[in-house]
Amino acid sequence: MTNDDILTALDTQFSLDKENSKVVVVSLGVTGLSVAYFLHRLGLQFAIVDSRKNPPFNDKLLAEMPDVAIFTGGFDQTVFDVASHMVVSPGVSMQEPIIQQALARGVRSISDIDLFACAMREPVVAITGSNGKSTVTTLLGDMAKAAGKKVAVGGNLGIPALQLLSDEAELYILELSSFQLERTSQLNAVAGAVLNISADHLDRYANIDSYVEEKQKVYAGNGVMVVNNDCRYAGIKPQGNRKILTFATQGNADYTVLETPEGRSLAVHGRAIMPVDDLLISGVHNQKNALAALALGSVIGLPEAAMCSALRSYKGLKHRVQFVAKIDDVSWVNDSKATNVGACVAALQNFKDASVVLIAGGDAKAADMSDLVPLLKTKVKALLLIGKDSQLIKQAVNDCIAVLDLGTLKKAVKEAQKIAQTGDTVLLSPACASMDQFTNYKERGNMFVSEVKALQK
Ligand code: UMA
Ligand code: ADP
Repeated sequence: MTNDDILTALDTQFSLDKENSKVVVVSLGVTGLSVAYFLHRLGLQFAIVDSRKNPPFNDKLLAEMPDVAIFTGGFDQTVFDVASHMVVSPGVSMQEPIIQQALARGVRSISDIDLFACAMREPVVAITGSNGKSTVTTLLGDMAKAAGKKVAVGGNLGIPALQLLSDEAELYILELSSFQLERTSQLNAVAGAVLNISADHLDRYANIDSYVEEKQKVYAGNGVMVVNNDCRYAGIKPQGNRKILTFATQGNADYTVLETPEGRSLAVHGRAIMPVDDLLISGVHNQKNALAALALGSVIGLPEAAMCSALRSYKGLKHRVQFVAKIDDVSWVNDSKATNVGACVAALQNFKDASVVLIAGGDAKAADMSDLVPLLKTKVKALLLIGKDSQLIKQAVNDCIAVLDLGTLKKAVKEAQKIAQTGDTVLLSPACASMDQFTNYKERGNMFVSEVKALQK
């Protein structure tokens, strides 16, 4: 689309124009930076605020756009006072008082995903859920590439949607978080999926129902709804006359796992298409992810052969149930991306009974950790806790197994080595966010890997 086309769309949808509008961009992280480039290219007036003293892209932006006003070290009231619109990055809660006051005064909120939606005509596939988003997004990206499509893949995965925009892209695949969806009104994906729902981000939502409500916005518009039949969370209901494709590993669905004389197979409408054993990614949760990707891929017309070829070569992402090493017949597995209870439960299901030494803990984000109890009782021989919410987790699991509070990951790895015996697995699957002790889950996972490698020396 030309700049003029985009400006017309923004004016129509949001009454946003060059002459009368002033935008406040909240946050100078990757999203804020992508929004700044976008608004600057269109010649729209904007200023940036960030509560941090030195936000990540301050110097970069100053060097590249010296004329842009940047206010750091707090949310400057004077900027909000003159704003007609605001683009709030997903890391900042819409409940911030200054944002609520601005909304009450009539300042219009637009998300970076809204801006993206106003700036492209190509099909978008949108993927959300509590877990499996990055896996399904990258898998579907591989499927599209295998089918010869020029595809751009990003969103919550890492590259902000606006940065993906290009004249070459024929298709966009976006991973979207609840934070991105909650502030988006213009999304109309050709196919959308809520992969699953389990408790997460309850520090930002009043309860799980409001979290589900935000997730459902992935189905906005009139595209095909891809729905998990194993997890028909009460809040997810078919909307209007929309086409629905279902997937499930347990019950009936369009995309399922079928028992055949040759073994279990991924199946479409009861027709086996590929043995489950051909998948390089393990666990029932990854079979669900494969089925969801197949369903989404079918909507955008990807040939089955190309999708299966991508499924056969997809090795999975780092920090997701990633095998690290076998030392003295003990396996060490890094699942640092398990930042909520659902992901930890999915990981534990892969292992033999009473064979796991589990390292967990961190920032529990107000989740109920007692959901871990059934799997702790069956799969885990010892729970080694790290991070800030260890007392809360200890209380929630109520001594159902041996629990040791070790504080740091380094100490937990050392202790795990003492406890694990032949045939066991030491699993880092924290069920918590990492930010109390690490920059992010990658740093946590990388530290685990390097501590494990050090044991080999
Ligand atoms: N922050 C402040 N003050 C500010 C602005 C931000 O303290 O004024 C803090 C936020 O609280 C947050 C951090 O800075 O901890 C980053 O916030 P941001 O909104 O600037 O985030 P971005 O760097 O733009 O990254 C965001 C997503 N981050 C979040 O939603 C927290 C990234 O997802 C995403 O990859 C990126 O946009 C591109 O779309 C990360 C994430 O953790 C991976 N997502 C959560 C998750 O997956 O569970 C939702
Ligand atoms: P997300 O982007 O939603 O965080 P990822 O694909 O990065 O999802 O995986 C995050 C965590 O969730 C990892 O621990 C992974 O093993 C687990 N996981 C992946 N897919 C599923 C699923 N379908 N159900 C439950 N857990 C899953």
